[in-house]
Amino acid sequence: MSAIVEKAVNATIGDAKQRQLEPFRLEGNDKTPLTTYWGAKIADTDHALKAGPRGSTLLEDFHNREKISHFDHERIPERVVHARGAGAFGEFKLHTPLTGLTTAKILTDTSKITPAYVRFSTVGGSRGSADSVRDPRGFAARLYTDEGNWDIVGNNIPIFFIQEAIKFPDLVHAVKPEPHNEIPQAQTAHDNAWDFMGLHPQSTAMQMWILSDRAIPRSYRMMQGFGVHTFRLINAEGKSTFVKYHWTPHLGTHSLVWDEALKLAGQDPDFHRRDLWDAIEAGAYPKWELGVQLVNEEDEHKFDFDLLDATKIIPEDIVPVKNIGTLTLNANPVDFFTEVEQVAFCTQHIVPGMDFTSDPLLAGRNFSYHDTQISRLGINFGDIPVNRPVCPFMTNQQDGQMAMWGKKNRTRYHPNRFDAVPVTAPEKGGFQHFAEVMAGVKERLNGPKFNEYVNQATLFYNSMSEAEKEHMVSAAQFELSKCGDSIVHQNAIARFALIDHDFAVKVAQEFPHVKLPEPSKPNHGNKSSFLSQITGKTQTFTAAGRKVAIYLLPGFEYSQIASAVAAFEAASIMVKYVGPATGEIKSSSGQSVVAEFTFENSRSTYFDAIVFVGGSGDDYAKKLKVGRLIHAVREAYMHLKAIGATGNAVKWLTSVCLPGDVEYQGGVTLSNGVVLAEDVGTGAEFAEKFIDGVSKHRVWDRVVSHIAA
Ligand code: HDE
Repeated sequence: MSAIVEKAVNATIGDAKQRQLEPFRLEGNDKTPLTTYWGAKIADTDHALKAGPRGSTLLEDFHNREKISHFDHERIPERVVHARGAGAFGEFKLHTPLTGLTTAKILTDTSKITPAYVRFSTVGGSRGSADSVRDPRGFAARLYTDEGNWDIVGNNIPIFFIQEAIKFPDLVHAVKPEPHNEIPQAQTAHDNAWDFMGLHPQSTAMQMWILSDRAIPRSYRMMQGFGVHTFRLINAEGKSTFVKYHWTPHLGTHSLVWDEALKLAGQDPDFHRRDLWDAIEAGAYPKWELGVQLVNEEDEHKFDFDLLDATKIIPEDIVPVKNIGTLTLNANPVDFFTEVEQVAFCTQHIVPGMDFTSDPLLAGRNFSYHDTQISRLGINFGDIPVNRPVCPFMTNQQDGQMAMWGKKNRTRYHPNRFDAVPVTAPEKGGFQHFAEVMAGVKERLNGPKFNEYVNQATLFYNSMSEAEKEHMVSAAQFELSKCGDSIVHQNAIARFALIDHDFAVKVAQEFPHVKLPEPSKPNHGNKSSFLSQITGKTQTFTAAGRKVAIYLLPGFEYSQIASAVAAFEAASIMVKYVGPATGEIKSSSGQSVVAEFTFENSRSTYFDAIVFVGGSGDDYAKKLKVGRLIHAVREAYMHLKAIGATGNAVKWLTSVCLPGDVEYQGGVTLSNGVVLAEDVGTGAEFAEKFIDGVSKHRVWDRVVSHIAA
């Protein structure tokens, strides 16, 4: 049981000592003898009870029946969306209080360390689907505050496809595998998805975000998170301030390249789950800053978009993000099912000092999450340890399936003659909704600014670097190329033409049958300086937390890597050795290194950068013609990764793997982002150049010839 779950169990009913069931909750562990669910020790779990060795199986064998029956009921419904995910525990520490803006202690008390939990996910795929697909990622954070659980159920993209919750079933039915053949799994690259998006103006801006690199993150550790909606903070006087929440990763926001993402879906479908798990196990705890964008109540209408419209950002150029606290994930779950599959986030889990706005998408979510938990986990889903608050709690709710909480209150109603389970006045911390003035005609409409869909799609596109724009063109071509219906191509490209005509023209090159509409309105030319992952103002570039593979080529010399490895580790790089076999591998001078991967069982896609360590000897380049290794070099080169080579691996790399692309000019040479040193010497210059390459994430200006491709 993780520490947080344990704390939650102990906090139940406020006074753990009162719990009647305490003596019965002895924990088993893997040294406890096998028993039935009811505690009787089992002598044989491999053979069913039979009438003689070849006789029929007997019904009285309760262990056999219990074992099989429990197995039959192991599955619960997966989440309708966000079924595939991974979670971790951690803590949140506020460093900059929002004094005067809210009464919530989590946002005002800097002395407190608050337990936290995050579940990351993809949206469209089933529970067993691949991690690296093109999709928004869920970023659902729970802070177990002293005043109740606060869930920020967000995504890694700051806007959404739709403005109205009532459209969510349409969106999800369009994006999910097509109903007649259940194809394709976990992708938007199909007719129904682009049919819906092409015909649905609300999704215009989100289309650009999902075509961008944001939809193929390098790691959960390298993703931003966004609350998406505008929420409210409420102070002691009942005054409200609008707020948008941002999580900014200390490791920067970085992505895979598409070819890598496609390959990883097969080579390591657990790529993101494994990355998070490994980093936490290695003590490389991922961290995020919680940031807020604050807007005064009086300024609600000063923007050219509506704050209640979840398809719009508040550009940071207009309202800066103020970082107020740090989230650290530092513990993996102990049991995936009870702590990740059964974690039940709800957007309506907020604490006093906060409130919702009338965002119609949020209103629907505030209904949907509780509703969906009932069907997945049952009405008492709050009794599951990972879902319990860590503060004292008591309700008058009772009974229902799987009630696990022995409540002591004899009156489950209010008021009662004992004044038991009293309510708390707002001045003393009882939740109070913001006294928002509301009046209106009952109608199915949104505010007028909701009807403008294109400006921010264009703003996003304009804000990208050239490389990112090219990725978006290729992504659109790929997605639409998987659609068979020409009307789908036509409508989608017509929508792109509204965003940026030139973008549409480029995408349409692969769809000559599409009739491009005449440019209706020129691109407004506005940019935000915060949206690009390459040139964005608040972007972080660091080698910390990156996985670097060191390939130990036959006859490698230890002296050619020892100092570089020390420098890599000092830069918090995770070093992984790849050899001809796993286990201990001896260098030509006798020192041994332990290889975790083999040339054959690993791919360059597993790593952020790769180094080839050679030895001495002239005929080496001719001899080392291992296809898997040559491919690793060319693939990493094509994926714009930092590459290094030492000793005679330099000659091999320049003459066999990348002739014409990379040239060695003596000493420590940097050629097209490849660091080469026949003799690394002290290793300092080699390591410095290589680490610099790793920290830049990709060599964006690399020339990639036909050899590499
Ligand atoms: Fe969700 N969403 N959603 N969603 N969502 C669910 O709740 C829903 C939306 C998000 O790791 C479901 O527990 C509606 C926006 C995340 O457990 C369900 C609407 C954003 C997760 C549901 C939205 C999200 C979910 C499925 C339109 C980003 C995973 C299982 C109004 C801000 C949480 C579940 C986890 C999960 C409904 C739109 C994020 C069905 C009706 C916008 C991260 O209740």
